[in-house]
Amino acid sequence: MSSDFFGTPPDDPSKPSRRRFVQGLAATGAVAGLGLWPRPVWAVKSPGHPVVLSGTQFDLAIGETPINITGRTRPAITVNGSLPAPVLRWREGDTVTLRVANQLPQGSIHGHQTSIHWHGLLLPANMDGVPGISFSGIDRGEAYQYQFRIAQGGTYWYHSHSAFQEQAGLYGAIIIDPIAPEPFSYDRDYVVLLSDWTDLDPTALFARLKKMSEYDNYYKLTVRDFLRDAKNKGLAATVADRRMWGEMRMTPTDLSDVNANTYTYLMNGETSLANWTGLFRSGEKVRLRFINGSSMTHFDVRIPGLKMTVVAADGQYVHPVTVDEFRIATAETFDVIVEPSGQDAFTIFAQDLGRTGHVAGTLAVREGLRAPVPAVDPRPILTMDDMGHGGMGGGHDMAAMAGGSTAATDHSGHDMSGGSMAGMDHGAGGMQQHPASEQGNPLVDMQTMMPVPKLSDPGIGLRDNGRKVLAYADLKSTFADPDGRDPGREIELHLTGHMEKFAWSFDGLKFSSAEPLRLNYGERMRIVLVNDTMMTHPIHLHGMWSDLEDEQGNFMVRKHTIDMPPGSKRSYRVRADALGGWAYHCHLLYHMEAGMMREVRVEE
Ligand SMILES: [Cu+2]
Repeated sequence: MSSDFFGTPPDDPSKPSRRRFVQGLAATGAVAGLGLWPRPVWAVKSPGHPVVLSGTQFDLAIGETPINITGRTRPAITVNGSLPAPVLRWREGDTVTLRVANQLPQGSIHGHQTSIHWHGLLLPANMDGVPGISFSGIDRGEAYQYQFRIAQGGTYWYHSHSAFQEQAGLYGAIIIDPIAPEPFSYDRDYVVLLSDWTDLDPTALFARLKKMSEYDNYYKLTVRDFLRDAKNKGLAATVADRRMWGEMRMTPTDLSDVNANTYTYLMNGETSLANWTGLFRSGEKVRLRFINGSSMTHFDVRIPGLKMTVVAADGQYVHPVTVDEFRIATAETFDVIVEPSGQDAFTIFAQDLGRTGHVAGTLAVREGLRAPVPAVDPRPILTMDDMGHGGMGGGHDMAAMAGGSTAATDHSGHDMSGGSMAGMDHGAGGMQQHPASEQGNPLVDMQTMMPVPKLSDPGIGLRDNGRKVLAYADLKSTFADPDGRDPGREIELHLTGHMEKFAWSFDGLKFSSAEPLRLNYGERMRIVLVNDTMMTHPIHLHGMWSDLEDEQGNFMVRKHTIDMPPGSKRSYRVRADALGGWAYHCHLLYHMEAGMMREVRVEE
């Protein structure tokens, strides 16, 4: 078959050195042909299916393993020699003990210290695995014993919280079998762990982002061009220059800092060519546990020919909702049930938000089959709304750009009628206020003036595509607000940044210069996030749930990671029931490293 069999490569042939088809079969470490515990039928698997470790006692050795994803051998970080790290299968109510040994070699490019964070799990602060907040990290040659009781069921994951080790391979799935029966049934169960791989030393990639933030987007007229023009000529003049936003030809490529120009996308550690395959028999119900374990990539996922019924989000049950497609932000998980029949093979297709690449795997009745792989969707033209400018031209204030001058505020392009604000009855009312720390701040290049929740919006590039696409508004927990109290207080935090400087922060203050956020032990409080940037940021609070609210401030769905599109304002409730220090950050790895992070301290 033609190259379309593997999907169409990105549409710009002028891009140098783009590998059209990744090489090699991703021999991902010492991977045995094991199936998911405990059903022996799953033992029939291709190489590359994740190792599954179950029980209550675990020895995990973090080391460096040469790995060949693209045709070049590179040093990956592995757990027990495996990339992704082994699937850990636990039972709710058990106490697990994990001895994590640092076996990184002398002189490793990935550093001398390591850590594991158990993403989305409720546990004591000193078990959370964030160096500098939870504990002091694990030095080379040493080990740390994690021990905690499993207080929840569902699909989660774990990853390093040290330097850029997550990018280099230190991520794996966690499956927790719940005590109570699940509210749905299925015959087979697969983890589908998506990630992004680069041959680059991640430290060098970060340095490149700091120096040339638009590196992966240089070939298009971009948001950054627009920002430069707006800075030099003023917003009104720039908009007038280009007459219509529709003619600006900006693409969402620019809304992801790193894309397939740099990354090879993986499914369970496999490239598209290696074709990770999950087997089914016609008529069976198959549970797919999607986990976005990438460092920097939002994936849009679909299985042409199959409806997917979403039954859990971030490990927690939701009322089943049937969709054709969903966007999964970095660190989110979605459990879906599919019922394949009528074909021998179906493609699991995950393209990046920027529409620069994809990874595909297969559900099939036997090994070695493939179904057609769709081309990556065309890049949609960005609207003002996509960029957080609000439906009627309100939205972002360019005046705080680059120079940090607030005196030069240009409101001429703004319509403050606020039509799109209808329904947001708390934390907003008219023009958005901004924290004083953003004013005149050289690390803040813009501010949103009319942010909206956008809960019903499937997102950039997913609207009106003829498919039913999951939106946050579709996610409803199967339980009522587990706390029940109204929030006693509210904290508003702004997601801020400067695209050209690759500076990212909360309220214009980088982690290194910010005070911890203090919560009172036992309180029920509300966090309101306002995204002042043009990027999408998945925000993760450690140690406590983030109970997302609807536009009216009612409890909607329990999550551990809240995705924040450009120009959005979303609120969630937090019960401060976990004493100690907790990380709170954007889960895009390089945004976190650049400073979009805070410590949250829960104190008596
Ligand atoms: Cu971010």
